[in-house]
Amino acid sequence: MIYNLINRTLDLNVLFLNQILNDAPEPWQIGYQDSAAPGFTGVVELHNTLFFYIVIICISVFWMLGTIIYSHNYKNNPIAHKYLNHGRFVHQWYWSFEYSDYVTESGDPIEFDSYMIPDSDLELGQFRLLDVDNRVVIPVDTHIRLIVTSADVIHDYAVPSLGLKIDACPGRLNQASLLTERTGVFYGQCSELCGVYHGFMPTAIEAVSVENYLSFLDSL
Ligand SMILES: [Cu+2]
Repeated sequence: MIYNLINRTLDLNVLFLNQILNDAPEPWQIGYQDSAAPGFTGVVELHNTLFFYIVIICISVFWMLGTIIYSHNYKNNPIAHKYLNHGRFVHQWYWSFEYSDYVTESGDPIEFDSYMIPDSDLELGQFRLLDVDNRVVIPVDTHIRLIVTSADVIHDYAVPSLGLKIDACPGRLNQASLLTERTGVFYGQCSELCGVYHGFMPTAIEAVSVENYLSFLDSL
């Protein structure tokens, strides 16, 4: 008896199990036909090997997809839905300020983030696409040094009425000096195209008297 090692399984089936082999397509067939040549046996084995990993990968992906859909929908996670789903409050499109000359009473650095007020939260008198939740408060008639950088892509910190326009570059510190000659609120916008919310990261600088500036610092 000629014993073909490559088709050993096939031969055993034929010889001892009297199996009927599938050599033509059947209606609604999903699997392969039975191999009658070493080349096709290789194709079937490659398919079976890959399919094992494909099943594991599909289970992992659908498990992750399912848990994300389940736990991040509006009903199960209203806070994440409000602040995370549309990306505006996650990262990149806001200004963050540090007052590095001072620390709080507990020794923490003075720093805060400043976001644009969305249209839906605007109050009468506030400027659409310009007003922010936390203004930068600075003392009037005082020389101020600004050090500007970026954590992601290039932005540009610009406030026209203060003659301020300085690139914010990742990995780099840029310096500008600032002197305001009158009190007021001065509005500016990011002026380097930085991404989808480039038009929604304005800034507002509020110049106040030194007394008011000190009480602002106290309030932080
Ligand atoms: Cu920008």
